[in-house]
Amino acid sequence: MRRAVCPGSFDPITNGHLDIIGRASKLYDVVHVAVMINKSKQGLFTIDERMRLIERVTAEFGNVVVEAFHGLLVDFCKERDIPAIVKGLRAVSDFDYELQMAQMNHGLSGVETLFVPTNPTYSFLSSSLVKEVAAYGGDVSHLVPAEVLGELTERLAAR
Ligand code: COD
Repeated sequence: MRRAVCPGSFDPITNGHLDIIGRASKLYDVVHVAVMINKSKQGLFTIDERMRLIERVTAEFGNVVVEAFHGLLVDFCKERDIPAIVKGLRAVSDFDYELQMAQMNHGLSGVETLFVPTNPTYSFLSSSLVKEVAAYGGDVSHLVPAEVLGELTERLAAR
């Protein structure tokens, strides 16, 4: 069984994330979406909320498992016998840091990192920008799945 992991914060999942997960799901038998628990950074959505949203929007792929993790990504991979990390690359600015992480992860455990070029429609897209634009009333309906848009609007209105 060929397995890969798509890791991230996913606060919240965007169409850019979803595009990469969907493309990975065509290349691997099982794709683990690993949601990083970062205790030092409070997100807009809790880890459980992020996981539930990811489960809803990736259900159509049929081979995506959503899990939370803390600590090293390579340990998550080792525990599940996952040999590959799939990352989306938006721009050259992503590449510098992603290359460092890929080389560190390979050096630590031998896990490979595969880079998938972002869909140009989403090359400027990040969860942070979506939250910022939505917080000021901008339209992000073309940038996140409908399920996310509803919860994002509610969450920001309640603040
Ligand atoms: N288009 C394509 N891909 C995208 C887009 C987009 N518009 N937006 C995001 N992505 C992809 C990228 O591959 C990105 O890496 C991934 O989605 C996740 O993005 P975010 O913003 O949700 O998550 P990050 O960048 O905060 O996640 C960082 C990790 C959790 C992957 C990283 O910090 C990590 O592996 N941490 C675990 C601790 C560890 O092992 N540290 C040592 C590293 S060597």
